[in-house]
Amino acid sequence: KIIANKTKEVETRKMQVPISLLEKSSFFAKATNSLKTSLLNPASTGIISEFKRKSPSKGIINANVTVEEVTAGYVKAGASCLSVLTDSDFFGGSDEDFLKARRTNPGIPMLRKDFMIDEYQIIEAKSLGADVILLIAANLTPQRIQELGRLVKELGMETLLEVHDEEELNRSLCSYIDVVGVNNRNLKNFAEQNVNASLELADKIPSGIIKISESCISQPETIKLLKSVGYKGFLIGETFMKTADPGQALKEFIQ
Ligand code: IGP
Repeated sequence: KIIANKTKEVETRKMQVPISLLEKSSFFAKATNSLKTSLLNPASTGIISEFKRKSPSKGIINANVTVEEVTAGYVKAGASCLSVLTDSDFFGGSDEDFLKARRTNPGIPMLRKDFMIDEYQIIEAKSLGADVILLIAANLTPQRIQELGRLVKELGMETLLEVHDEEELNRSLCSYIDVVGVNNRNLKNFAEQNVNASLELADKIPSGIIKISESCISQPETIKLLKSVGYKGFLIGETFMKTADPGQALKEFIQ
């Protein structure tokens, strides 16, 4: 359903804004803020904090905050990277949100969070000032992951490969993957889960690859546990977004 929707959306966008126009964006001349470098810094909190207004599983999470105040708050509190949803149908995000966050926070790595299926979206992400692209193994064949990953690299950005289990990991890993993210929430049913998926996959991910744990993290103790099995990054949305002041919530979370 999500992918069928996205395919239509991308076809419409391609007709509205040609690639030649996207390529005029000044962000094509700007250097990437590396997520890898950020996560490997020993002083890094490893927190990748997400701006997420709503989700299919939770409905509206927060309708009273602006993307500028939230992302600036995240950066001030010590986020290592920002994730901004641009999917509107399921997550209420937009390219405008991403651009506002980018302009407010020029110096931090930013992940464009969307369902990427087409080269066009990767060029579009670059035109919005993205540093990191999400490729979801569950939605893409190994060949598509290679093709899209190659383009990400050509454009100077980094690829985060999202997996749910060992089978997805083994079939999808390739030389274009910079970081592997284990999603603790299964997109097939949007069910609430714990971080068991990350714990189970920890030693299945090749040791040279930086790993992050995604979703369903609500306790600082969970970060300690995940760090102890080698995770360097922690993608957190809802825990912060459901509060009145997400930046403050991150600050308290890491204190
Ligand atoms: C954040 P949470 O449970 O902290 O809000 O999760 C992030 O991991 C989640 O939004 C996410 C996501 C995705 C959203 C992970 N992978 C793919 C959309 C598409």
